[in-house]
Amino acid sequence: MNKNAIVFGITGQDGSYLAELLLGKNYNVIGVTRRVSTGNTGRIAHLMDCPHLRLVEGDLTDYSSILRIIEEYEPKEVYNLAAMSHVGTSFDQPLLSFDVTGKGCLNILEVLREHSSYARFYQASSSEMFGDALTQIGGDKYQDEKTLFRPQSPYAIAKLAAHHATRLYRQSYGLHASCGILFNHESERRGGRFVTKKITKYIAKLHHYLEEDGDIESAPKLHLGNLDAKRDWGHAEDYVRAMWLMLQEDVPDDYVIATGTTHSVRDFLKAAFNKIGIEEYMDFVVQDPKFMRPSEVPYLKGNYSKARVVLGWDPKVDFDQLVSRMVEYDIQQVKEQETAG
Ligand code: NAP
Ligand code: G4F
Repeated sequence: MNKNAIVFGITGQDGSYLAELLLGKNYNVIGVTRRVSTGNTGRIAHLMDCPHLRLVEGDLTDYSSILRIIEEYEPKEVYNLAAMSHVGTSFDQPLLSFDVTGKGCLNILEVLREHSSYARFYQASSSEMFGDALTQIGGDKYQDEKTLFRPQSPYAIAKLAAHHATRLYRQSYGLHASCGILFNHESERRGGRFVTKKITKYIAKLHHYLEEDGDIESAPKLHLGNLDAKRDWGHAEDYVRAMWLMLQEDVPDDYVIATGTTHSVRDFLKAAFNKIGIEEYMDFVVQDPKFMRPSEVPYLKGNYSKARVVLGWDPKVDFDQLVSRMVEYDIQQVKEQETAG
């Protein structure tokens, strides 16, 4: 019989890739969606006809909906990918961020402890929890499972609360609960307000504008915040594979998932503009205080040795391939929109 897996956050970037992976492995996937006034299922539209996918309504802040869903479907695996995942927004909405991203995880853990202690649980922890902390060995600076946490945003504080709650429920109640400490991962499906997608969508529109003989001087500008922050960027497809692998281990644990390389926002800009043959990318960029954060995470580079040794996991998509895929996809999207109308 197919195993039931519940995915909280199935409509998000990672949820859509994880659903594909699980359906490909013959799971019954129960995806939890929020009721919204307009559609939020665009990323999983291509999976809607799959007989092994079922969508149910629920909200991470609503214990009763989580209880009902877990009791009804008796899952073997539960993935919590739901969150208010935008770090910048968490400074404006700290309480909501904590309710969803922090307490929401505790709601699931409580249901599992009381009603479904055999289910395996995955929590989407984040490299944002490290904040400005790092481990330095010689000239190498990185974060791994032993690096301390010094969160720098309301989002990171909420994620850290959820991370510690998951560890505590594993240790205290014997739940099979694992945390993936995932570094930034992007994709063609990335939300439009994260910096990589903001850049690649802009470039696709600029490319079209220039192809239509638009005047370079009057081209609309790209407004960004801090260009010096460094991130370890991978592809979401690789990262959902790691989530699944964690739940296949007999012993639950926490793992850093990253590429082991780091690039600045400036590097990303340069690489992405290069894809459309533009070297002088700063001619198109305006640094706008509106996008600066009250507190910033300056440097992230993950050491994923533990995941490589224990899970046999390695990323397949490198930085350059990631940038190419995102730019090419967005250029194609603009073309299709133009053709359609
Ligand atoms: P995402 O695209 O923003 O997806 C977030 C998902 O959470 C969406 O399905 C969203 O539903 C859902 N959600 C938000 N509030 C909810 C609520 N109150 N109840 C139920 N569902 C709710 O994020 P992602 O990039 O896929 O990331 C997946 C998870 O990994 C998140 O927890 C994120 O914080 C974490 N993470 C991401 C990265 C990264 O670089 N992508 C790195 C480390 C950790 P709607 O579609 O209705 O908005
Ligand atoms: O793309 P970002 O918004 O991602 P951030 O803040 O690193 O968070 C992402 O990764 C975390 C893992 O480390 C996840 F947990 C989290 O859910 C999310 O997926 O910003 C990346 C960098 C930051 O330093 C930001 O200050 O880009 C800088 N940045 C510069 N201009 C900008 C902008 N970020 C955004 N979103 N928009 C800008 O205009």
